[in-house]
Amino acid sequence: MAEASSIPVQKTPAVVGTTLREHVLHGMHAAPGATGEFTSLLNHVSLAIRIINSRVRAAGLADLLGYTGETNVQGESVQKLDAFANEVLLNVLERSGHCGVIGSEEVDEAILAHHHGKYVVLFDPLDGSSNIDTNVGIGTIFAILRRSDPKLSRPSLADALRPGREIVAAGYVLYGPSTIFVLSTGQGCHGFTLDPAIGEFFLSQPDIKVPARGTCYSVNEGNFSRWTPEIQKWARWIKGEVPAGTNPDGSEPFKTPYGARYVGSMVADAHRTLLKGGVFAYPADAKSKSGKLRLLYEANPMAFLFEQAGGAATNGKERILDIMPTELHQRTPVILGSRDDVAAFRHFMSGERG
Ligand code: FDP
Repeated sequence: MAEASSIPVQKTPAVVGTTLREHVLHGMHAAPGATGEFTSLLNHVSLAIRIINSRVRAAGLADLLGYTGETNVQGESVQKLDAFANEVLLNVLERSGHCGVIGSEEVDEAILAHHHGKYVVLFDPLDGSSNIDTNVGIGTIFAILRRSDPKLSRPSLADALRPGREIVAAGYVLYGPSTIFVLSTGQGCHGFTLDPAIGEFFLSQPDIKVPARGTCYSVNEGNFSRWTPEIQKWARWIKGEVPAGTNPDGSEPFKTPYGARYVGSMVADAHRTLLKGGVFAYPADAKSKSGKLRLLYEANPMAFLFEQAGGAATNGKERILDIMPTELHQRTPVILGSRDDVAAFRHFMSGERG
């Protein structure tokens, strides 16, 4: 019989892990000269998210499904939950006092908030709206930028029209089977899960790394006939209709066909791609000539997170984070995911493969 002393001692797992609040505070303490405003802003974002989450969870009960009867700036019918999420974020961010400029996918013009507000927050309050009524995962996406001169200049649209490489923090929340908040403040990409009983986000996926290559592709293939020949060639390749080959950079041969996964909510498709690898694409097509997704509210924050996790994001020609925006509601093609899989798409676009 084994002696008592030889029985390995099981370490009791910590009952309470790192909260989102602690994680953000830790970042603040590591930043010399931090005033606490950024921490406070992120806490306000987290509060808004928890309020939205509570309504999303009860949507079928609280007469929050269906349409408001209005149309947004994109010409799309506004869902009640969209409108609710938008109002919550606007109210909470304005009350925080930290925002010089706020931009929402649901609001026509940039909101010029506090004169000396240091930050610009751009968000899509409820992404994947067409999935709301069917209980499929939906989300919130946001990006935070720092105004260049909050003491001297008044807030203006120009504060929001900055390339994504200037983002100081970005995140998304997936209201799925559980509520997951993925955040980056420029030091890696971290996932937090909401404990609904406590109302706190706890660190559940520290330092997420997107695999260098995946096995799935995610695209609305119903648009195939509207795509350019280059995109059609890429789609045929990823489905294994032509030899898999390698990227021109001489990386390992690909193993096609890839599996298809498409939810139709960017947050859900991007989240799976972030964790499992592969590629998510919403390219331009004959109907949506500049693509469908919005640069400032969807593409930039996601591109920031994917790059922080070691992945990549392109519009097919250019790195998403290098695009200089000219309009608040600008659209862009988006291809993001594993480094090699995004590179393969680019090689098809440039004609290096095909
Ligand atoms: P939705 O129209 O449902 O709001 O940005 C909008 C978005 O969803 C993305 O979340 C999603 O990836 C994409 O559009 C889905 O578009 P398709 O229906 O054209 O595939």
